[in-house]
Amino acid sequence: MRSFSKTLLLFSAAIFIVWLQGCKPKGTQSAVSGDAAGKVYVAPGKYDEFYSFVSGGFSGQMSVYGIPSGRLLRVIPVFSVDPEKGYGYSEESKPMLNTSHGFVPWDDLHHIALSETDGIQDGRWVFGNGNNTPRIARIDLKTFRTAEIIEIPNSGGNHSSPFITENSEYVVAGTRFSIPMDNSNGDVPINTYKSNFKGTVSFISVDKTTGNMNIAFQILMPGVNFDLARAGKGKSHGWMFFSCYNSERANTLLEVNASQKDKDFIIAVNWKKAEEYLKAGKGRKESVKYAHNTYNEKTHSATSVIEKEVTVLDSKELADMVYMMPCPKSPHGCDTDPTGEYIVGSGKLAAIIPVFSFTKMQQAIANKTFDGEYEGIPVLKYDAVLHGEVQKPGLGPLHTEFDDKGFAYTSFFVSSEIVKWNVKTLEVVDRVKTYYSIGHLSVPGGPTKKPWGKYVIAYNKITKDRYLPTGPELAQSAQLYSIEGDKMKLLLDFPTIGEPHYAEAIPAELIMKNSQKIYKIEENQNPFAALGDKFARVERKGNEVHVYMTSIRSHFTPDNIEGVKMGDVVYFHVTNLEQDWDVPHGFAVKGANNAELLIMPGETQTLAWRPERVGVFPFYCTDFCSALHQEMQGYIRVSPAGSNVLISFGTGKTDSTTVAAK
Ligand code: RUQ
Ligand code: CUA
Repeated sequence: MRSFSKTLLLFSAAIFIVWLQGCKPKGTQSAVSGDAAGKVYVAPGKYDEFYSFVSGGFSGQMSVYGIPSGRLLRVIPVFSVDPEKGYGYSEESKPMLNTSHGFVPWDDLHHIALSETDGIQDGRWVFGNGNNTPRIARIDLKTFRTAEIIEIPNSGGNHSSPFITENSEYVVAGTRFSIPMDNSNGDVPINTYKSNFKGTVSFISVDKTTGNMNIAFQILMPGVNFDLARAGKGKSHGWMFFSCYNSERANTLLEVNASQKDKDFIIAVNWKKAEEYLKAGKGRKESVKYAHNTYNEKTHSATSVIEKEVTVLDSKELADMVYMMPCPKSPHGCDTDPTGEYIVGSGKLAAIIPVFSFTKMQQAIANKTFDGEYEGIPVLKYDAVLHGEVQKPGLGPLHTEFDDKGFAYTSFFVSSEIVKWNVKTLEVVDRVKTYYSIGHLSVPGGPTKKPWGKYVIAYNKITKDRYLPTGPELAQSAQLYSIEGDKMKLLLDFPTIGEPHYAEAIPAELIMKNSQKIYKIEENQNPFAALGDKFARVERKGNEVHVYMTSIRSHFTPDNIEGVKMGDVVYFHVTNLEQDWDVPHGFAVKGANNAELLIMPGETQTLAWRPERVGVFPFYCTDFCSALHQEMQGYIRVSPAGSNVLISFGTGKTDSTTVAAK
């Protein structure tokens, strides 16, 4: 009896617990140990230790997080218009999104590359790739603004991009899709893939002082799919390694047809050799068309130039420049360790992780230890270049990063885990689950000669039950793990913008010391600037009405404007006269079918507005700038086309005294 009631008691207690858990919003089990919260807690008013630059995937943007807190600090508009900041909406920024296909206000940004000096992150620029309409962007880390975008010709699906060399000599761009070259007749049957489709890898030079990009040369390659890349470093500096799949060169149902062979390739490119060929005039000039867009800091305006030519080096014709290393099977990641000796291939369908040795590769090249040719390029013997294989690592390896203690961390999409292994001994030493299906991972400084270590961050593809549901699409997810001890420890989940692919983290002090606070008003060279209230005015030029407007807490000059007629285009050129950090003013006008302007202190930006009806239209400041922000407003009157209302404008004047323009 007694034991019966005891059993009953236990039983009902168990039900009670189940019921309790059932009542809570259901998260997954977190696998977090007790001190995790303290490790990621950054107290109010304190700064994070690292900035992490995270690709926005199909949002086309880049986002910036503080690590370890996982706090979102900024979304930087890169390839997509951003109404929040007026990017792609202001007349000044529109040329940034120009391409040879015209204005393309969206892209798919996968990979991040922070600039380096001597193989160490220097905090000057961050680069991102546009996959869909092949482009590379450079963001200036003084201003966290996109400073330059260059389109890549002879390319389709700019995935293998923008990986950087150890002194930022180049960022590279390998084409994911092989395609008929731009200067050929592109109108060919798709099933002539093997004869008509080619690949290219592009080397885009980065100016040491200004960061300006130029396509130094392209290398013509066999028609495979380029996936990812990493530069050599230290002893392997001067080489770039590209992973590729579809060595079958299939043009349909790739999931089957590009998975036939046991091995695809890592393609090793000796770019120092390519430079020699270039100097010796071995390049072919080819006519192409691509946009090169730059943002001028002084005029706060972008310009877009269409370039017409590129120099191509042919991998078939020029010896000793390109070699193929067989790599099992459909490799994604291709990563070089901090010493530059080891090259890790991550075959999505491979059961092992091959680690290649740069020294052995050099010997194999010297001794011509070849295994035939692939499309005229020597294939090195697998065994001759292999340092060894990591056995039974997991399923679906994608990408590898390194710490400062000789360990590698590989992400496994299929088995949903991070596996830590010793780079020299190839021995697996730890594994942790990710929630769920990790893509890339990132260790601060992980792709450089000097990893900062401390954390590994997983960028996951599937979120499922990690957060409160938000309809059919769930928050995208990153997870932060400590790698300070022998065992990895999950510390934190945090949501990300768009789909996170790759990310790079960097110590905060390398960036914050350079952060720009304002644009100096005396350096404002925007041709439409009004550098003081007394220059504010309204001018008619045919059917264009130019409003040279100033904004300062808390009014616009002018704030009453009349004399606009139907059929006019009104250009609001707004100069923010503030010279204080973090005092942007916004500008929006009723009915404008674009977006706001968000104007930084000392900057001028322009909104074009085509009124579509007669009336009086309010405009206002969109950014809460002072206690009287809500008073920061004005009116513009639009009269019928034939009206004789003259242009007049003013601020703080009664109707009868508004200034009439000549
Ligand atoms: S890939 S796992 Cu495009 Cu680098 Cu995302
Ligand atoms: Cu200016 Cu609100």
